[in-house]
Amino acid sequence: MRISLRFIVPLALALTAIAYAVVPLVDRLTLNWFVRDMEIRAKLITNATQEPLGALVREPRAKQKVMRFFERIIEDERIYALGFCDQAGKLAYATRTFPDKVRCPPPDAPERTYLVQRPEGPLHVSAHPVALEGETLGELVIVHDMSFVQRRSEDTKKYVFYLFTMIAAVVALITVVIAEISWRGWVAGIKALISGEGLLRSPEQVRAPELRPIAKDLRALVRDLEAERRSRDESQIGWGPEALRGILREDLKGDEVLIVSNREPYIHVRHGNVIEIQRPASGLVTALEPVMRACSGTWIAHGSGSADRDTVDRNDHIMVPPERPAYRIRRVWLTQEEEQGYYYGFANEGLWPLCHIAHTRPIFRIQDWEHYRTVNQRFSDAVADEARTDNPIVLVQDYHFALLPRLVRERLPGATIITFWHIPWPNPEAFGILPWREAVLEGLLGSSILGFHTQFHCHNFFDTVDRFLEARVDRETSTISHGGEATEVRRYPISIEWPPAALADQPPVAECRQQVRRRLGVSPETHLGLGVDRLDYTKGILERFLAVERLLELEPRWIGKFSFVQIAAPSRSSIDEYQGLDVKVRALAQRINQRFGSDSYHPIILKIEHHDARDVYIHYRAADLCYVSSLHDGMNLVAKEFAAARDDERGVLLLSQFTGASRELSEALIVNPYDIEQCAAALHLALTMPAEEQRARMRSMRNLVQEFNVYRWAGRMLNDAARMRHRHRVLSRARAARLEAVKR
Ligand code: GDG
Repeated sequence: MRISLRFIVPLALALTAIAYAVVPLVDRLTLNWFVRDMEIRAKLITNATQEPLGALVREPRAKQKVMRFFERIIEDERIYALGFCDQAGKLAYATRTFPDKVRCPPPDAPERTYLVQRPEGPLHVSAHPVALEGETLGELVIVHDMSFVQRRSEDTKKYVFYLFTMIAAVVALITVVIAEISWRGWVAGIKALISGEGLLRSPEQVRAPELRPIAKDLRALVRDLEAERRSRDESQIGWGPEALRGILREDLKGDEVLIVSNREPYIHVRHGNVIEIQRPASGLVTALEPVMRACSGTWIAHGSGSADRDTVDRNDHIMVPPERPAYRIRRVWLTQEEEQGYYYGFANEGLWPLCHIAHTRPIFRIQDWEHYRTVNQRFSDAVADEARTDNPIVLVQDYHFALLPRLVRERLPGATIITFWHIPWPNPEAFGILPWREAVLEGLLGSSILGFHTQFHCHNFFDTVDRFLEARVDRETSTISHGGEATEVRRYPISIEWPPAALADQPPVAECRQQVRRRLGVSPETHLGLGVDRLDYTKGILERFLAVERLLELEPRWIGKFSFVQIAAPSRSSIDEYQGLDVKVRALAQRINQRFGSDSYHPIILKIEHHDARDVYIHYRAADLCYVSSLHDGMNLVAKEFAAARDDERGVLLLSQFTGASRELSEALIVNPYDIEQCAAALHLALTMPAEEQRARMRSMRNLVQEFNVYRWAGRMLNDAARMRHRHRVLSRARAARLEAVKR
């Protein structure tokens, strides 16, 4: 409609102009041109006939001869008639065709040339003096027939009309095309700017050059506003389950949330006829459980418990937590070989040591890799099964699922996939030894957002992608573009819930101290140090014990007065390296105990067994110091839990500089766990630290953990997902509008 109007209007204007201006102008011009032509002809005829005619008219009884002379001349088809006017102004001779209307012009008439109009066409009349030997004899009147001018003028008008109509049509068409192109460009540009789409692009990508400066300014403005809003919102929100529910309700409008992790948050284990429910000792579960309670979504995980199959419904679902069901688990079943290859093999003997710089060599087996791929595929099927919408938010957890983001992206292109990598990301040299490094990177880049604990790990990831993939790494916007898709790589330091559920109804600190010392069989005055870990070589448990030994060497006054309790939850015990660690840890504890201990005194109290979370917290409250000596750790939640547990604002945290947590908890005594001397000195410092200093440090750490709790961690990711989804919605609306406009 718009296009046809744009064509017809300029065409109609052009035709009107042709009819009222061009055609009359052409008419006038051709007439003038022919009149001038006639005058020249007439002069030529006069000159040519001057002498013979002069001689003839001088002769007496010349009429016959003059008439014959005239008849011969008017054989020329253009000369209509001839006449000769004598000196008295009387028509002496005239051809038969000489029109009555034409008279001899009076001698004083200024115009010797004029037109006589007739219905058949105009006649051109001109009078020219005839002289012989200096004597003027009269005037020759030449009448030219100009009806041919009218015919030619008609023809010319016709051709001119056609020609100009054609030109007008072509010009109108070109105008339409150009107008349409630039109009679309403008409209699209304006629309994009208004809708915010243009802001996603760099100014160079905005099609209309004149809109680029506006786009640039708007981009900057929106970025500032977003950043300001984020920081303002973030710091103003009281981060808790309600805030998360608020984001899900308002910003995500109740969108579907799915979590995928290897470990399930509740495991059903059979002991004879009794089924026991276990909560795994994992930082990941500790962090995500409260999020899931707030979201009421679906958690997809490997069903690893011996009674897991007996407790699910026919869709492999079970509602949890058992005491107050709030969300459901979808269990995925794996064969023993699959679990062996995917979990123990590729994930834990390959990727885990690859990503942690703890000097344990990664092992890569092709069979493990094949299982890893199969299992990732299986989980992506489960995600597609569970998704009730085509654009759910999928939270993919950890290094067990490096390939999953891309697989889910293929099944659910509209999904917002947030992958969180809970362990460190190494530098490109370290990562480069992985035989399937490109596949792992490409798998991860299926994510919409990829999160790490620290900026350092984000940088390592950028460097790795830069080194091994054909991708555009934009560090300013923290975005990697690969295969036409963009992944935002961001830092989301994980934390714990505040207040921790395990802290609820805990006895006062004094009572915890007594209780734990009683259970351990040590005197109430004994100073207690505490370590809480999965039994893992990255946690630096051996180095920790060596530091305790060095302390007792350097400061013998602590012998008999200080014991170090190590809670170590057995982990990945089927892997050789872990079995070896178990043996080494037990042996070292035994050696130190033999060296400095007695029947009643054990410098190292080793508890390699799973503890109830509440029990772990009782230990935190009972300890004088907590020692986190990881050789490399993504974050380390134990450090944060210890601070959270100490509502008495006492206790000292020793924290490895190689944990993500050390970037946040700077009031801890930050140590290099490899430096045994330094760590022994730090233990001594902790044991002798004045109460006031303990309080100041602990208060500051508690404030930080309270403010930057796990709800904020999840909330920031969900907020970023909401922002991204909003942008995509705006984009697709703008795209749909453009398509619609093109159709029209
Ligand atoms: C990975 C990353 C990152 C320990 N023993 C028992 C027990 N625990 C609980 C602790 C704590 C959790 O396990 C351990 O968390 P960490 O953060 O220290 O370490 P990873 O398991 O290696 O976790 C790590 C984390 O993911 C989160 O992203 O911080 O860097 O390696 O909550 O209390 N819990 C119970 N019994 C035990 O015996 N119930």
